[in-house]
Amino acid sequence: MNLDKLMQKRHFLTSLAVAAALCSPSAWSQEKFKIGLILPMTGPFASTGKQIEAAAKLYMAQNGDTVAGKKVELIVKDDTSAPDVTKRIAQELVVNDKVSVLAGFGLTPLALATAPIATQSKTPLVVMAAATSSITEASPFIIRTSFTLPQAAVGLADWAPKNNIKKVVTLVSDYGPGIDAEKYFKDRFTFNGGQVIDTLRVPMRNPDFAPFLQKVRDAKPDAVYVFVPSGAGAALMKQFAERGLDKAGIRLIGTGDVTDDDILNGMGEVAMGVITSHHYSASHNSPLNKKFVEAFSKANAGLRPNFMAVGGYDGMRVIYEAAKATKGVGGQALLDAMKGQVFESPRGPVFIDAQTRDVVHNIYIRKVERVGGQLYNQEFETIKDVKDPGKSR
Ligand code: VNL
Repeated sequence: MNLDKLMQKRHFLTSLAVAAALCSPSAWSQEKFKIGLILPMTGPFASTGKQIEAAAKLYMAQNGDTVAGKKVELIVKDDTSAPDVTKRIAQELVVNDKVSVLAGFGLTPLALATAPIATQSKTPLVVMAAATSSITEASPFIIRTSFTLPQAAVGLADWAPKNNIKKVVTLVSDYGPGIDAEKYFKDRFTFNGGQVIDTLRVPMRNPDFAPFLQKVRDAKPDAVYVFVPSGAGAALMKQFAERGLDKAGIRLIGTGDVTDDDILNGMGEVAMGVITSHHYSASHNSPLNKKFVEAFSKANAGLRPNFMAVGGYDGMRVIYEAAKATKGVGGQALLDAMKGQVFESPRGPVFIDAQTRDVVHNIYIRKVERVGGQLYNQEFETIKDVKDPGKSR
C-alpha cells in the first residue's frame, strides 16, 4: 500500500470513529436537561435567592447531575426582584437556552409577570418561594413547592382565640401575600369569636414600621398579627422592641416568615416566645430534616436553611422525579409527571395536588425558644395535610 492510500484509509477510519462516537449512547448522554433558576440574588430579597440556590445545588450534589441519562444544567439568573427583568430572563431561557423548566420566583409579582411565558411556551414553571394563593391560577403550567399564605394564616387564627388572644390588629406587607395573610387570618379569627380592631398595610419596599407600630400600641390589642416577606422580620422585630410594644404587653404573632430561620438567631431576646404558624422550621424533628440541615450547613459555611431553602430543595425533587418519569421529555408530559407527587420533605409529608398544582403539607404552630444557645421555632402543634384554603373560593 502506498502512502497516499494509507492516509486515505486512516482518514476513513477516523471518520468512522467520529461517526460512531456521535451515535454512541455516551454521546447521547451528553444531551442536556436544562433548568432555568431565576432568583433575586441581589437587593433586599437576596437572602431568598441565596437560600434557594444553595438548596438546589445541595439537591444536585446529593442526587447526581444526570437525570434520565441527560446531564442536568442549572442556569442561575439574578432578576434583582424586578418583574420585567424576571420575565425577560425567562423568555431568553426558553428561546435561547431551550430550558425544560423555569424555576425559582422569589416574590409574587415575579411569578405573575412570568406566568404568560410558561403558558405560551408550554414550559413547566416551578414556584419555589412566592406564596400568594392565586399564583397557580395564573398559568396551567405552574406548579408550587413553597406554600400559600392562606395555609399558614388559618392555623394561627384557630390557635389564638383559645390562648387568650381575643383582640388583634393585623399589620401586613401591602401586596399579594400580605393581603392573603390579612384576609384569611381575619375571616377565620372572627369566625372563631375573635375581633380584628384594625388592619394596617405597610409598603412592601423599604418599609418603615415605626408609625404603624405606634398605631398598634395606641390601639392596645392583645396581639399584633404580622406578615412580612422573608428577610424583613429583623427590622420589624427591632422596631417592635424600640417602640416598647413588648413592654406594653402586646404580643407579636404571625406567619413564620417573620421569624425566618435565616435571621431568627440574630433577633435576640425580643423574639423569645413569639408564636407563629408555618410549614417549615429548621428544628423540625425528623431524621430526614436533621440530615438536610446538617448537609446544608456544611456546604454553606454554617448557614441555617430556612423555608425558602426547603421550597427550592423540594422543587428540585419534583423536577428530577418528573424528568425520570418522562425520560427527559419536557412540556406537557413533564408537567403531568410533576402533578400528584407524594414524598417526604425536610418539612414533613408533601403532596402536589394534581387538580390545583399546589402543595399540600402540614402546618405547625411554633414558639421561639432557646435550644443549645440558639433561637429556634419549636413546633408544638401539627395541623395535618393542609390544602390551600384559597382554592375553595
Ligand atoms: C412572598 C411570600 C415572598 C412570602 C416572601 O419572602 C415570603 C411572596 C420573600 O409571595 O412574594 O416570605
